[in-house]
Amino acid sequence: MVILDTICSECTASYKSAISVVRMSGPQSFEILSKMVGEDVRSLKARVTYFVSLYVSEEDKNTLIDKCLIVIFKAPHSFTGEDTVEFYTHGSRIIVNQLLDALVSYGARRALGGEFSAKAFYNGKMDLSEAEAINSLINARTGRSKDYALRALGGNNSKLISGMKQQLNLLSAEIETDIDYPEYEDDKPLIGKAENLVDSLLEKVEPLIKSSRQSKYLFSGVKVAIVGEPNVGKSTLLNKILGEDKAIVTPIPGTTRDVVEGEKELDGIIYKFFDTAGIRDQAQQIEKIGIDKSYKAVQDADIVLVLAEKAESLDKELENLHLKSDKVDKPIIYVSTKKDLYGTNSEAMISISRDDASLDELFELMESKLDLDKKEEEGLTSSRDLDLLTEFSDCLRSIKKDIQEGLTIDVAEIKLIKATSYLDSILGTESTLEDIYSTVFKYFCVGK
Ligand SMILES: Nc1nc2c(ncn2[C@@H]2O[C@H](COP(=O)(O)OP(=O)(O)O)[C@@H](O)[C@H]2O)c(=O)[nH]1
Ligand SMILES: [Mg+2]
Repeated sequence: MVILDTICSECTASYKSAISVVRMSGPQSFEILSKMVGEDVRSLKARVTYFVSLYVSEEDKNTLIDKCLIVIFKAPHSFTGEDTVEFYTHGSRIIVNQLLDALVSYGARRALGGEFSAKAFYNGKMDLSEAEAINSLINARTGRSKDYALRALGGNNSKLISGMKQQLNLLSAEIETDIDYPEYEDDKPLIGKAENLVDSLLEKVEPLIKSSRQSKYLFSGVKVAIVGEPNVGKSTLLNKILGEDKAIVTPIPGTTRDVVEGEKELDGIIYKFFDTAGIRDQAQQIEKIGIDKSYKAVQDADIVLVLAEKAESLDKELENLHLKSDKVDKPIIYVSTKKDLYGTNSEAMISISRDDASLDELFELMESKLDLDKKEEEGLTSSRDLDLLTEFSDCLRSIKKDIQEGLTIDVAEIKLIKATSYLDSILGTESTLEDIYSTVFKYFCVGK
């Protein structure tokens, strides 16, 4: 990727439609457009639509690509910060392909996924967390996730993070100056300052982490594994949740062998349910493969519904699924089934039956276990940012510990610089564009 190249791409989805939008950005944009329309476009006004005829080549003014609208944006007043042209053509595939071919023959290059956003980032039009919010916005599948991404795009997170970074930089500068003075001996006042700052930063970052963790569910959905012994009613529950007969239900144990999946949107979040083969010892070969898949579904799940007819079986089931260890950090809900036969079970968190009028109680329990009922709706949108924020907060905690253990300020300073580097990575300051491109922008769609 060469950031100074002039790039082009279709921005709208690539199928037949009334109108398609093609975008070109880079220093040669106006020169290329001038050749295509046969006049110098530099004299045109920015952000005003013009109706033009586009030709396949400079020499051939008989072969039209299309008559269409264009808008030019002059650097730095464009999405990318560069000279940009947008074409609003008729939405035929032939026109769009001819136009892109012509732009390439005039000297532009086809854009890679996310390259327009990468240019915008490079030219200081937005920071990385805002770029990621744009990507999340485009990929949002529910109203709630769209609203969340729009708020993240509002720049409040960036302000908060750059504010924290500034405070850390100020303190590091102060420590540096003090260390340089030979009369510096007493580091208590600085240690005190560092401790106060760490406390106040932790107070700011914790809610942001919590909310960003929720955003993972908003954008990637929640994976729910439905597990339990054969015949407890797993497939019945899946079908009831989905409102259709997706999984086969029979009284014969071992009916479900493959994992059966289904999606349901609840309160603006997409839940992906995985109905699994019940775990039992006397399974034959096919069922055994199904059982292996059950273990994997539990491993991959964000939350596990463990179903049992009677409370006594719950414990065995948890053991079977290796869910008894302290290391399991995902929420688990114990569901007792067939309430009509066995009654309400006090040891389970919830008792259900296939004849229940609704499953709202179970859904509410899932939301509260996942902390999704609180609707804290301001945070970062990517898991990369969440990881960095978590590392940032771990680093602050370790500084706090060092201070409590009486370490000197020069040791704390090294970690303060490390903490700042996590914030830099979130904002995309001080990383090379190639690094960032390979971790962030390559997942964007082409044309963005
Ligand atoms: N009485 C009663 N039977 C149920 C209930 N839920 C499921 N069953 C029956 O239990 C049997 C096994 O159900 P299924 O959903 O296939 O269990 P799975 O093996 O865990 O997927 C079927 O005959 C179901 O009709 C319930 O709430 N009450
Ligand atoms: Mg089943």
